[in-house]
Amino acid sequence: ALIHNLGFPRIGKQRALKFALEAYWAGTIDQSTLRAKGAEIRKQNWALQAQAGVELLPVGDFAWYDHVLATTVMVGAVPARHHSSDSNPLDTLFRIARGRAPSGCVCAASEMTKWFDTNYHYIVPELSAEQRFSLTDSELFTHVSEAQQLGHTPKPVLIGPVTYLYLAKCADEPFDKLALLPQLLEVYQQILNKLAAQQVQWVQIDEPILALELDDAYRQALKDSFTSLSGHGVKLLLATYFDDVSHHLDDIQDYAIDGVHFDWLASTVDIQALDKAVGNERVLSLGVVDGRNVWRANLSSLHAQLHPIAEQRGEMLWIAPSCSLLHTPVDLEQEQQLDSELKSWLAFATQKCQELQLLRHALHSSDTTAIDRYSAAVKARQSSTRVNNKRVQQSVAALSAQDAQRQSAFSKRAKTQRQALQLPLLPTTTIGSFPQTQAIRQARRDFKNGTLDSQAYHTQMEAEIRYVIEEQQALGLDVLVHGEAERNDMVEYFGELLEGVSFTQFGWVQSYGSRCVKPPIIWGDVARSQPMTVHWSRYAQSLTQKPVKGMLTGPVTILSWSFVRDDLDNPTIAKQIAVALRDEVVDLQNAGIGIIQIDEPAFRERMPLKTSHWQDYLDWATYAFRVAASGAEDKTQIHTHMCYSEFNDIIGAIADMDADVITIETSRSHMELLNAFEHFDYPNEIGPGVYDIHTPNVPDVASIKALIHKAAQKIPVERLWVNPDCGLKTRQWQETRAALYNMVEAAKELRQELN
Ligand code: THG
Ligand code: ZN
Repeated sequence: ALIHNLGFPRIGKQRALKFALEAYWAGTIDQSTLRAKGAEIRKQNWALQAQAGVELLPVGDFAWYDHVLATTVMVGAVPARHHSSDSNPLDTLFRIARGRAPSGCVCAASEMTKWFDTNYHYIVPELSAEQRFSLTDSELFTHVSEAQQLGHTPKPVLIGPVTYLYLAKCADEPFDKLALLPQLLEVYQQILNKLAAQQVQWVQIDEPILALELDDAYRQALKDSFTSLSGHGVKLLLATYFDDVSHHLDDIQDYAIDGVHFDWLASTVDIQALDKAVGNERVLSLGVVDGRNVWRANLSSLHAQLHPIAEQRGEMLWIAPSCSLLHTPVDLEQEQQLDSELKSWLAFATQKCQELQLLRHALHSSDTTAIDRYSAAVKARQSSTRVNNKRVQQSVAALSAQDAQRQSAFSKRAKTQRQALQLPLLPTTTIGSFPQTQAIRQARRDFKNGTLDSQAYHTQMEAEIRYVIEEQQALGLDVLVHGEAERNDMVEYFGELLEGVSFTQFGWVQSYGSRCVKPPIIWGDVARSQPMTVHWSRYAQSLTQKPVKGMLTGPVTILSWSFVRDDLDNPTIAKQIAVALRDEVVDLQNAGIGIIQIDEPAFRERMPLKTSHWQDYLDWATYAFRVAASGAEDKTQIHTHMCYSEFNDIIGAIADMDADVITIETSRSHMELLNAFEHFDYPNEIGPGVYDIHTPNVPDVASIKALIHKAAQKIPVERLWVNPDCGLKTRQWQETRAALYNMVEAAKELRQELN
């Protein structure tokens, strides 16, 4: 068997790329310094992989911002507004991603959205019916020579042309994107020709859309695409990942390709079926270690499964991680604070490459001593009592339909809440976070590394809360928040407090561009051993007569944005988190908090890739949310919040969540999102975001009023709330104050007009 890799994390150890990018954007380093930094990271990544025994090294997995965006620039699909006379390809790329660059115009950035069902965002290509493509960037070829000069055997990685078109949006009018395929294929042919001239043997073509249930047009497009890409002097490896593709196995069998990579962990068919579909003439690549989770692989068990096929196929069997390692942290060895038992259960990107080497050695030598020793920790984890918490297991087992039920139906609750809360028509509120100033970040950092003691930290956080409450009162907001100064990240914060969950020191994973997250690791039954948010919310409420909204992250989002144990099903883990959150809801309520928000920004993106799996997911996801909310008495108002969600397909499930109020992002789409509500009578209250918090621009009163008017055409005004479209933590105070002032003013004027 031969070892290859589909992609390696591009942020570098210690997030070197993040810091280089941000320095370049801030103007403190020049472009050649940035480029040198990138080259250093690539060199390091290849060295790490080569040392770990990877024979075919991915090239083209490195991207300055995002690999979809890199493809856009390579094929010359730069939106017209991002062109600039005085700029170079790299600044053009940054302008598309950020709406600005060190040189050139200020113009709206392209949208970003989630890469399949991961927590990684890509920049959405914008294509028009008249789109022309041309090979305009040579970065990939440079990287290939770099790798060759370092003595490696590169295997360039390209996003497949059909997946690329699938992910693109129509810039103006809707049109058939597949009509652009023939022209796009010409550019891909040129790329392959050039790579062949560079003596490249293998090129990996990623078509992850094969994990979806595709219509006939896309199926045909895939087939045509491989026909057109074959015969250009390189061998083609089709890479599929993120889910089972056996529903397309007959199609794949007919593609003009030289090998196929399957996500073996997701496959629902056995090796023989894959072997047969691929045939003896082509390479069968199996993704045998999990490319998007952090668990140490059971190499002994893999060896037993793979041994026969390895013997039979020899070098026509390749082994690899299931998908690009982009979604895992770089190196477990950096972690100094994980206890040794937990650490022995884990493998990050570097370790995953080493796992493949161990496995191959065993396959070749039939000596399993090393892999048996390595896998002992996996077996120890399977029988560890540490992952079990009887109390949690019992409360989850005891959950019934009743536990997913509020005391009364919405119509009755709404009356009780109206009595209790005494809010005006069109109540104003915010999503929860306020600007995270340098001082706040510094205080959290100092507290974490011990230079600020607990009491001083508390005093400072309370001062921040007092400031935020006073600001909101001065602005005249109706429902206040405490501002979340104490939270680094809405998931990491809870990960640090819940039992059965651990967090890393350096386990960064790219979220978008230079931004990273540190996903918690859920390794055992999840339990709440202490109140997590009550202290801060109670303090905030003590400062004001207005209601203060408590802030929790919902079960589906905590699950989706964490590395999740693979020895228990997701619905059960979601229920465990839900029970912990329900207890928190009860404690908040007992502390006098009358409104509690349970955020679910990940609810939509976590939808399974296959439409036929949606209902099952929506059932357990909705159930978990309802369990969390069920701690609330009628008088307690439950809010939820979702970011950049498309609701059309799931509006029924959203209604089933039965939150008293949902706040959603709508402003960027000018309330178009509310079209979903045209054919569906959403029963509860809604706060469609009335301004975009992703830019520092301050919306004026008239534009906010216009948006509320537009919303009022779809939703009765008695059920409308007025709020920004997301949290304010990435904004500055100055623009936040000005924007909220106008928002409150707009609500006041409308109330007058309506009375
Ligand atoms: N938390 C987690 N995942 C997320 C979000 C989140 N995924 C979707 C969306 N929100 C992504 N948005 C962001 C926004 C900002 C940052 C990361 C993801 C960010 N990160 C800091 C950085 O890279 O500098 C991390 C350091 C810090 O915590 O201060 O700014 O909210 N889990
Ligand atoms: Zn949001």
